[in-house]
Amino acid sequence: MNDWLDLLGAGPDKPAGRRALARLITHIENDTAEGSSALAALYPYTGRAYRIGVTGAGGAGKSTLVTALTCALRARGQTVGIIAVDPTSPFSGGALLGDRVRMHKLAGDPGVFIRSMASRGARGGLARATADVALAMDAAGFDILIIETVGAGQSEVEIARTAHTAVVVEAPGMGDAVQALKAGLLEIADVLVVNKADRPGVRATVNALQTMFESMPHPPPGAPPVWFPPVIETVATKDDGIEALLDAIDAHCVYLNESNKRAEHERARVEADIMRRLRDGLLGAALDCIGAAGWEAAVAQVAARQTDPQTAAGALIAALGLGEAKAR
Ligand SMILES: Nc1nc2c(ncn2[C@@H]2O[C@H](COP(=O)(O)OP(=O)(O)O)[C@@H](O)[C@H]2O)c(=O)[nH]1
Ligand SMILES: [Mg+2]
Repeated sequence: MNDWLDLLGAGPDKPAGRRALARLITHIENDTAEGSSALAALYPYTGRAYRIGVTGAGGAGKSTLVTALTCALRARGQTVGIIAVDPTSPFSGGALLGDRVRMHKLAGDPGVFIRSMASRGARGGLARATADVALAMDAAGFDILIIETVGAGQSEVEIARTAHTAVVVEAPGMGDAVQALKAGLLEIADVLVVNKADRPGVRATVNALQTMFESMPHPPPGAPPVWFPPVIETVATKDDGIEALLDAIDAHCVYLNESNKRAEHERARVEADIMRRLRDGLLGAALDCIGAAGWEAAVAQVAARQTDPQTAAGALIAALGLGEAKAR
């Protein structure tokens, strides 16, 4: 079964390794048995890659920023795997000319692997597919994984949360309120970027964000250090501020390692991953057990007010024979 390991072992920057990775990702997206057993065999060889999540409103400049960041990481000699979960991403078309020129630079670079994923239609769910594609890229040996998601929708936010460093991208002039605040993204931000710093309104946006973080409770003296998300201004189209952004990501990585938070982080990620699979697996098994007819009967009874949803769900669970499980 470790054929896949041999294939990927060619290296992320070698044609054979890249072809194998592309095939494996297709298996993962289609949720095939081959994909599952390959991932199981590859799992011991994962855990090396550093994952950066980039999230924020559509049009904030995430894909442009990811491109600029990738160029800077490549200049440092690091290999980069990119997963773009964004229907409007230039990674899957729609780039303006300037972006396209740079994308082209990335596309011809053997140290970069880009995969766009549709936010809908991933078999077995987007969170599952994205987590597994990240594992495949990790096993293939990429140093850094960058995962771009639109910060709307629970699974997109969840995906960003599983990154070691979550970068939330904001742009000035997208309405009065800070978009990230509205979307509830500030809680997951390790680094905040105000991109399009060449646009009017950038000061107001930066000030609003800084004020917000300054008002966060500070730890008492002697308590372990707490990470306060820095606010970085960038002009992604001109590569301005990209080094500062990389420095902030590095600093967060150092903080995770030194505070032992990286191990905690890994545990939390693993826990969430197993829990999601358990939930999805149990639900699937339960629905198979109940069958279409049993389901229809329960829905019809509740719709006709012959019983209530909680009692109906309780009866379905009781029939599964799981012991004391209770409907919620
Ligand atoms: N003026 C300006 N435009 C930018 C900047 N960064 C990105 N853009 C443009 O904003 C548009 C959306 O960028 P894109 O990267 O696709 O945003 P995404 O939807 O967040 O991935 C594109 O036309 C970019 O060229 C910037 O720093 N300044
Ligand atoms: Mg994009």
